[in-house]
Amino acid sequence: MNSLAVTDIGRPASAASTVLVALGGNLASAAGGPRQTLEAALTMMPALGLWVRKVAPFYRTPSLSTYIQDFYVNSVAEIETALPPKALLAALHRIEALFGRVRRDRWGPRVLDLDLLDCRGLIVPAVGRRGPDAGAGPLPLALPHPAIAERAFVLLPLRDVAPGWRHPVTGESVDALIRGLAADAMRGIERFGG
Ligand code: A4P
Ligand code: MG
Repeated sequence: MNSLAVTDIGRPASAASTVLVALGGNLASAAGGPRQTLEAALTMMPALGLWVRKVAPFYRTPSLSTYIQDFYVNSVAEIETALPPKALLAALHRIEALFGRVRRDRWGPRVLDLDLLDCRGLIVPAVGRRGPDAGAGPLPLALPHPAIAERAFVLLPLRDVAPGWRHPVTGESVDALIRGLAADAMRGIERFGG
């Protein structure tokens, strides 16, 4: 899997069918370090009915947590799938589990986090508390992922794979969201491969 440039595998999906998945991790798994884990997870996706169309470059990003954690590796993939959203999230959780993801703390260190950013523009409002103090228990599906607009480590690779993307709720372009990030949001973020 080439992670140094946007990898275009097959035809691009139309905006209405766009499914975007965020990948992240900062602990080693049986596959190796976080980069190897993310690449292995992408390789595994077709076996669960997720066809990977494009993969953004990988980024090295500082943790958002207030306590010290290793740097994360983050990316975004555009996929095509016939799965409905809940089954798709379940498939992502299955892949996380196969790499040994254990949910101890919300925002805690993890071998692999696969978040469903956007599923064909569907809107499912978030229910319940979110963020680092929300406990580690399961939360109902929310779409688009509620934290997209605040995160450089999501928005930068999202723009790499889907430069024309707009937030399904606000209609803002990914460029506008990046411009609206806090002044220090890019601090410490590096794209692998320059
Ligand atoms: N859930 C509901 N909707 C979704 C969705 N659209 N995508 C549920 C993914 N999950 C969704 O997720 C919490 C619950 O939300 C689950 O029950 C899931 O079914 P989780 O993956 O169990 O826990 P989490 O990832 O610790 O929490 P959360 O709130 O998803 O946090 P985030 O947004 O994933 O942030 N710093 C850097 N540099 N890079 C990172 O990748 N990630 C986080 C976690 C914090 N700091 C980071 C990074
Ligand atoms: Mg998550």
